[in-house]
Amino acid sequence: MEKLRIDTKPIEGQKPGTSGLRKKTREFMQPHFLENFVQSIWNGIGGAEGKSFVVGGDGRYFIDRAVQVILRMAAASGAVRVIVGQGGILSTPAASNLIRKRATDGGIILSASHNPGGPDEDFGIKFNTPNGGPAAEDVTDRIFNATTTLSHYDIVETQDLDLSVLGVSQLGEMVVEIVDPVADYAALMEELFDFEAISALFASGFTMRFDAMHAVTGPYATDILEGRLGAPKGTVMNGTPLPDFGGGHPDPNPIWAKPLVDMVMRNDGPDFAAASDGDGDRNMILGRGVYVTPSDSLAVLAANAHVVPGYKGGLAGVARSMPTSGAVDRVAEALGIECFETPTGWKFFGNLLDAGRATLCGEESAGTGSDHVREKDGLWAVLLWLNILAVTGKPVKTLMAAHWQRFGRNYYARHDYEAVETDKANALMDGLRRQLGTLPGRHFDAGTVSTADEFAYDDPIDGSRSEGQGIRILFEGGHRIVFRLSGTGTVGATVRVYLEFVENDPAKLERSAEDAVLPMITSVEAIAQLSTIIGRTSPDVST
Ligand code: VG1
Ligand code: CO
Repeated sequence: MEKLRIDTKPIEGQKPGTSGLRKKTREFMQPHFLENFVQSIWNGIGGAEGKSFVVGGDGRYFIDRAVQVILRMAAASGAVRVIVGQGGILSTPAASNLIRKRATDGGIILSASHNPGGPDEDFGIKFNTPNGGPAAEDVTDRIFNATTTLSHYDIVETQDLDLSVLGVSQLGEMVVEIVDPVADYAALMEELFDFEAISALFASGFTMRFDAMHAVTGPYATDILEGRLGAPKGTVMNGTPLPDFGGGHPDPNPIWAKPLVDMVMRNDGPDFAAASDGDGDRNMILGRGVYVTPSDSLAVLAANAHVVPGYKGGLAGVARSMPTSGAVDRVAEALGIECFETPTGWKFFGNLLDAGRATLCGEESAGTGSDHVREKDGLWAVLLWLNILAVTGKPVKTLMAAHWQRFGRNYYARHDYEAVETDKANALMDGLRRQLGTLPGRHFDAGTVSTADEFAYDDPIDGSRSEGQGIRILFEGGHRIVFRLSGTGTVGATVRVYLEFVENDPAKLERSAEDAVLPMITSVEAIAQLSTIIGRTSPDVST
């Protein structure tokens, strides 16, 4: 087997965003592009020599090729072992679990998450550190710097490995271990949850649909829900991962999972429904006649987790990303535990989880997770819900109504404006920045502004500071508008506007969220002149 050193030069600096590097698949397929980035990962972490890694992805187009390249490059750089999910498949939380369980030096996850897949769609690559979590900002900065100074990469010349056969083989000096992608993850779920109680719930006639959206959670959900928990065949829909996810966006929200939402809203619909995204780290939760917003889901899980075996000792603390609603803050206050507000992206929860300061974490973008791994975890959230439903015996709708009666309700909506010209998106944010000092005390439909700032985060564990994390405008009464530019888009800029309306009046807890946030929408226009500046009158996606 011949080891080659290929001269290369940086294509341009490649800066990982909210969750790794995401690009059009064709950009990754250009000569040397993937190789350059993988070599930059090795260079950014001080080399691959003597190290072991986990590698896998969500099944999308080009992963099969990318895994072969990564294996050849790991071997050329002196890695001792790479653990690969069979067929190149590993969900993001399962990869996080394997990194931790097998104590590797990290892992490479191949996914563009909820973005569509295919030669003309999106691809992504992310490095996770030995704690199992996405690389923190210092490591991503080092990887980025490496992309700007690269002069060569190392790769061995060899035949493709057959990734479909479980077991151990050699690639030169390096061991390649192909593992069942589901087994270790399912074992972890059995440790955390009362599988007997959930099985009994299914045996009693409780009905559920899980939409895997032709993405990575298909095999996991089929094994766990239908296999181990005895849910009837057909509970899992779209359960076979496809390279193009069947042509859709594997994004578990009421837009992209509309058939599931329509089904559960009917009177004869299932008791419970859920969906996950491309790489299995997101979740959408529904009960018959009710959609649970991710922010509310985090709050309900925080309030009830103690009834589940894995969390029976209670929660050390909770954390939410800044744009996520304050629903969980009220629960934390009632429980007398710490509540942290972090920038968007799971990498900011890692230190809190490692330090034992937070047990549950969540984001408004359908991400929920705990200290069991260092990623958000879609199927875990579904099982936590199922376990809570099994113990309380209440329908989701009843549980939500009781939750709002006790804690009040944070009505919530997020408006996304996609593929906006970058200079217009920047002009919007700059305009807001300039106004921040003048806003407090001014009156809008949403009420009087109490504070307005640009969010910066000081990590309480390592003291690092992250600036420019979104503009937040807080109104009297706790209502809030947040403006942020996405860090995961692949075309132009995506402007996200997050709207939150706090309701404490017990008689007003059953309105539609669209109605409740209307004053926030008119206030957005009055404050930011959004439609004039970016030239759009309505969002592309509203969740
Ligand atoms: C989005 C979400 C963020 C999430 C990130 C990665 O980022 O808003 O909450 O952590 O995607 O999720 P952004 O920068 O586009 O707003 V996933 O499921 O794509 O790994
Ligand atoms: Co994802």
